[in-house]
Amino acid sequence: MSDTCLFCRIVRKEIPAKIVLENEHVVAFRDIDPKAPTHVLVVPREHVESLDTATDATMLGNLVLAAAEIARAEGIVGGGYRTVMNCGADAGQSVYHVHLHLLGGRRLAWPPG
Ligand code: DGP
Repeated sequence: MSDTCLFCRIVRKEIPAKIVLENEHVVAFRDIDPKAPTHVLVVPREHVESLDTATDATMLGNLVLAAAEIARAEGIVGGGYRTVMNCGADAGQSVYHVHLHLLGGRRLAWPPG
């Protein structure tokens, strides 16, 4: 846990967020600036900066499985959805607590910008 990390603070409920799922491994909440009708961020409870510094395959798998569970709950499986993990500056990572974006509820262009 980091004292100052934004997502650690959301995990600790020091900063409000629209939480859609939480379990012993992850917390998932709606993105503050949604890019699709469903835009949820899934984060591990422990502080890991990015995919580049992640070493725990189980932790990463828990993010993906939670995203799939949320997609089912949101009713976007039929239309399809996307998961994205931005890593580093060129990918646009702005919060250095590893997180998986879940996007769906509209047609998504490919490739992303
Ligand atoms: P990324 O660019 O991949 O690091 O994604 C970070 C996302 O975090 C971005 O889509 C906006 C979102 N975000 C930033 N600050 C907050 C916040 O305070 N609350 C919530 N719910 N989302 C936030």
